[in-house]
This record gives sequence, C-alpha cells and structure tokens, in this order.
Amino acid sequence: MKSLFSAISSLNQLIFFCVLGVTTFSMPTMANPIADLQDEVAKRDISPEDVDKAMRAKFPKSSFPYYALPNGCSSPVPSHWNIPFRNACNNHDKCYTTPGKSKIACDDKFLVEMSRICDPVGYGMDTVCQTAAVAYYKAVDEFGNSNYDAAQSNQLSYIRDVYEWLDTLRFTGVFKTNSYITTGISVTSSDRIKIEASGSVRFGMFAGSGTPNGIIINPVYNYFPDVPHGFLMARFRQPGMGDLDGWYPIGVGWDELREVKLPSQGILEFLVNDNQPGNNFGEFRIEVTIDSSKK
Ligand SMILES: [Ca+2]
Repeated sequence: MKSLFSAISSLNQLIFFCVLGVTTFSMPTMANPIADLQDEVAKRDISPEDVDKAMRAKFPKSSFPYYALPNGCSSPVPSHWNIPFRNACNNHDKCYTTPGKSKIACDDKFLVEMSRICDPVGYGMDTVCQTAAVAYYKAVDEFGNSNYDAAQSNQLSYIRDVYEWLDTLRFTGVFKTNSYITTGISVTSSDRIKIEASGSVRFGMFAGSGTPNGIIINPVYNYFPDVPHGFLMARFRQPGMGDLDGWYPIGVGWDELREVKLPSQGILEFLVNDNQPGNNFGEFRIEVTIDSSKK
C-alpha cells in the first residue's frame, strides 16, 4: 500500500471525482438478485435462520441474504479508524457482495461515505480523518480486486444454492385448530419436517387457557392421560390406524427441520389433547415446512 501521506495531495481531487461520479451518473434500474431472493424466501414463510441453517455446511459464515456477514473494516495495519468507518466498511462489503455491482462504483461510494463520516456538515475541516479515508479508499482501490472477485462469485453460488434448497421445500403452510385437523400433506420417510406452533386456546369455561404445551388439569379430560391437557399432538396417519393411534406430543414444536422415519407414507395430522373440544375457544397456529431434499 502507498504511504498514507502520499495520498494527501490527491485527496481533494478524489473526493471531487467521486462526488461528481455519484451525482452525475444515474444508474439504470438493475435486476436485484438479492432482493428477489429475499422476496422468494418471504413468500414461502421461511425465516432467515432456517436459510442460515440449511446453508451452514457450505457457507458457515452466511447470514441471509449474504454468503458472509459483513465484518467491518479489515485494515492491513491496526487502525483506530476501523471503528468510526465501520458502517462504511460494512456497506462496502455488501456492495462487493451485490451481484453486478462494479468494483469502481463500490469503492467510490465507500470514499463518499467515509468522507461524510469525517465531515457530516460539509465544512471540510477534519483533514486527518479525510486522509485516513483516502488511505482506506486507496487500499481497496489497489488491493481489493481478489476480495471483490471472491465476493461476487461466492454470493452468486450462495444465491444459486438457496434457490436449489427452496426447490426442495415441498410444502410450507399454516394450519389452525383447537381440536383436530388433517393437513392433507403426505410425508415420506427421510423427509425432514419442521413444525412450529403458537397461540393460545381456552380449553373450557373453567379449565383455563394454555399454549400448545398445554396445562395440568384432571387427566380425565385428556385423550392421553400422561400428556398435559391441551398439548398439541401430531401423527403421520398410516393406512389402518385407529383414531387414537400413532400420536406423539409436539407442543410448541421444533426450531429446526427434523428427519421423519416412517414405515410408509403418512398424512400429517394434528390433535389437541382435549377430549371435549366443543367448548374450546381460540386456536393454535401451526406452521409446517417440509424439506424433501435427499441428504
Ligand atoms: Ca375442552
């Protein structure tokens, strides 16, 4: 990297160039692959955490929608400017990571943002700060090529992998019940499934209210005496099963996709552990996601 002081002479020129660049170019409206991906994930009711978990093996530092979390400034030498410039550095990381953004545009924006941090009201007083900003700019301008190329290609493969994973999510839906419901969803062994239940149900005039984890009352009102009253149960109904066969407790569910082991295909159903559901009020909200990708 060039000496920090040799940068001073070109300081005004650089800032002028860069402000001019930003104000005179009107960027054409570009396709935005990151925003498109975010829309697609939101549409399917998938949380960013689910995507991060699915991508963890290949992109351990990913933080949806980026293949790697921006990590502030990485100055080649320890510098106290890393702290004030942190936001500008993070934006610069994100810019490099945005498919189709040019390196020059990212670097110029970086300098403008650092200059604003140095001089928020435009008096141009703090030349020490501006000198540091130019040094940071010159570092990325001269040595940032491999970072830029890596960010662009990693982000593109990340986006492709997230789309591929989304394609394996066979179904995502929300179901509501305070008694029994069949989802109609057929699940096979080796599918991975996530169930998240929330909400509150009043289990009767005097019984009280509870979450999908149920409440403790006289078990005479339970289908399953050993499970709390009102506990949310699930099963994958196999041919020939009776009404109370094959249920197991779900409660508020799981925070991750879990593999299902079944002897044969089954229909996902839910049951509230309350044998007098007619007096129930309110509903549990149950989100179901199924990942059919073969691991
Ligand atoms: Ca009841």
